[in-house]
Amino acid sequence: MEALIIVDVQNDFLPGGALAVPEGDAVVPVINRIAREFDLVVATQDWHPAGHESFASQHAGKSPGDVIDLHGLQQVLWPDHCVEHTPGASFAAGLDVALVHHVVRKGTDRSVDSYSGFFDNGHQNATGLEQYLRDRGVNRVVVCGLATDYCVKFTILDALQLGFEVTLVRDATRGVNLQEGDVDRALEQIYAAGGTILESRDL
Ligand code: VGL
Ligand code: ZN
Repeated sequence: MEALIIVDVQNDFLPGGALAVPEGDAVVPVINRIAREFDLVVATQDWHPAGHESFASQHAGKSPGDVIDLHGLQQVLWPDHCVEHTPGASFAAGLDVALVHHVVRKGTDRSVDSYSGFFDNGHQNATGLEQYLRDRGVNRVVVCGLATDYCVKFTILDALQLGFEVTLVRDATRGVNLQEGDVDRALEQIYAAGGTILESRDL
C-alpha cells in the first residue's frame, strides 16, 4: 500500500509569506495532479504556538538565519511563521484539500522544532503519522511539498529509517537554500539514505 505525503504546503511558505520558499507556489498544480492517483493522501501542517522558540523574535539580538543551541539541539532561527489558526498556517488556497484524507500537525511544542512529519527534532515525541500509515498497511510513501532542505528532507530520512520505501517527487518540491547548495545536498542525502528521486511524469 502506497501513500502520498504532502509536506507543509501552507501560505507562509509561498511567495509573499513569512518564510517564503522561492517558487514554492509552483508545487501546487503538480501536487493537485498527482494526488488524484493515490488512494491515501496525508498532509502535514507546520503548526506553531505564538512565541515558538524556533522564532528569532524570541531570542534577544538574534536574526532569522542565525543558529543557536536550543535545549541541546542546533536550531536555525526563523521568522515567525505558521502560527496556529492564522492565515499563514492555512493550506495554500490552490491546494485541492478535498484530496487529503488526513492532516498531521507538527511543531506544536513551543520548546522544540519539528521538521519531520514523524518526530520532533529531538526524536522524543511521535506525531502519530507512523501509526496512521501502519494501521492502513502502508509500506511505501511518495513525498512532495515544502521545503526540500528542511521538512521534506527530514520527513523522508525518518520514513526511510522507519523502514518505508520512499520516493521524492522532485518537481513537486522546492527548497529554502539558506546556504547555496542546500537543496542539492538534501537530494544527495536522500539518495544516499536509500530514497528514490523521480519527476512527477515518471511516477
Ligand atoms: C519548515 C523551517 C521552519 C519547512 C518549517 O516546512 O520546511 N522550515 N519550519
Ligand atoms: Zn516551522
